[in-house]
Amino acid sequence: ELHYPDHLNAATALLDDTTARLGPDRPCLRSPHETWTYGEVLARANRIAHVLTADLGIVPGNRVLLRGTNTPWLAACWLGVLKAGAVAVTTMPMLRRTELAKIIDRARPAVALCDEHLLGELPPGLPVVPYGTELAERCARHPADFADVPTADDDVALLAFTSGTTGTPKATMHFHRDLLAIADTFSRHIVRPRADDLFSGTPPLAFTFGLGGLLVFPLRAGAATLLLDRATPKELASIVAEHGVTVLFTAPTAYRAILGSGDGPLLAGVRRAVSAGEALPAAVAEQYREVTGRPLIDGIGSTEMLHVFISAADADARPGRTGKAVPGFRAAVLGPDGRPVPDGTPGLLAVQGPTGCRYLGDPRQTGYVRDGWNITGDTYVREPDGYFRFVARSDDMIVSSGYNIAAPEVEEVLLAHPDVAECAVVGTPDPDRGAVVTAFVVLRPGLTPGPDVVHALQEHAKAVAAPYKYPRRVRFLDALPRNASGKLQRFLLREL
Ligand code: 3SK
Repeated sequence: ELHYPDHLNAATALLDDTTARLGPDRPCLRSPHETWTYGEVLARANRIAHVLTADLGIVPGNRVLLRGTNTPWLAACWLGVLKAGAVAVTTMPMLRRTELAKIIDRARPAVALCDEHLLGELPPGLPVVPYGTELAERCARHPADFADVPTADDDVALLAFTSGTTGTPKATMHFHRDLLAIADTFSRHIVRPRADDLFSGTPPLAFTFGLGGLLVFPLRAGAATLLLDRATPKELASIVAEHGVTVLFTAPTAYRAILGSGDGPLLAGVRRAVSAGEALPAAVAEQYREVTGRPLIDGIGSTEMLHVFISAADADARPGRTGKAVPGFRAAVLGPDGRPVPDGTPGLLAVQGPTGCRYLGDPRQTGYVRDGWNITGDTYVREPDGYFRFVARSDDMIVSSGYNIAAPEVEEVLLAHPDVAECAVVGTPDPDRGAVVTAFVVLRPGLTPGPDVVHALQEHAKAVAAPYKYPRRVRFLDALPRNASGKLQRFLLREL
């Protein structure tokens, strides 16, 4: 069992304590062009905490929206927010104005720290400090030390948004102690990092898979992390080889693309490669082991649980199975009555552990927590040997190239186009992306389907929502399949 002091600030534990333990000169945050040592990151995060408190009037418990791609600045801002006792509200850098407006409406941040190149989509009305030049200038006016706010271990440190199945974003609340718990369970027992490791990978810090894997885990271990503001699988493979990355976090689609293009040998120096965000095909796990000589570490986690809770590494890994409950967590497969089903029977994957779901503004935790179990949206089977095997996503969430896309949200976007009478969106299998967003559209009377209409709908979706959500496949129907009571039969669309 994990024990943390009653007064705990995760940023103090991750940054100040690690710096005191290992010295200020070790590399901490890197980009392909620069390296900030632990001492430099500490000074920068402290100065940011001063800017927040002294210049912007932030007090403990205030929320601070963060918007940016993965860079040392974004990581330092996240640490500065926690040091000030405030709550980090992380947002995906691709989000557009209407999506950000929904998040701002839910989270009510007092201020935003935003990459100076991404200011355009921020809705008006929220005070913003651009980071890059302006924040650096403000930082220069403040001292390099700061007395971190002595938050309680169960004070909220992070609001992480998940789009849910309805497309209405829900905020999951995570405590200071939760941030350490993910490092002291999954990272400590399965990833097993060392202080001389260099972490890197692609998940945004706004996705808790990336926040844990690319910031919390390396800092807890005293290691360095190479943050990439963008990287195709090809670029990722060359960066890994060029910079000597030893711990890699990315989605199965990226591993598949790297292996498929013949770049797998560039990953030979990676000691620990973690795959999560979507189901890992057994063939990819097997090919990875053949090409690199090491097994991939598969895992399933959720934004609600903060990070990975089922996984396996090394000799414990079994291709085609996600793994076993991570030490510190309990997992079960439940039937419709909420009781565990016999091994070998599909049911809802449920988990308990040191982290757990608390939705902002939903004291009843509707739908997610039942009898102390956090019910994930996935259908799983527990095999008699205790390993868990993924069967299917139980809801309408489409997982495409590691992105979670809520079908109803894309439908809403398409329905706003004047040519669309009706539409339904599903995920259809795709060898490269796992699934692609596929829209079935009924056009308004008198309109004729064709490539120009497809193009217009795709451009409309890209302009209104984050571009990764646009329907890559568009098909036209005369009517959507509905049952006698008028309910849409999505399963029929998946078979078309
Ligand atoms: O999707 C996952 O498996 C995952 C893993 C770690 C953290 C968050 C998520 C959603």
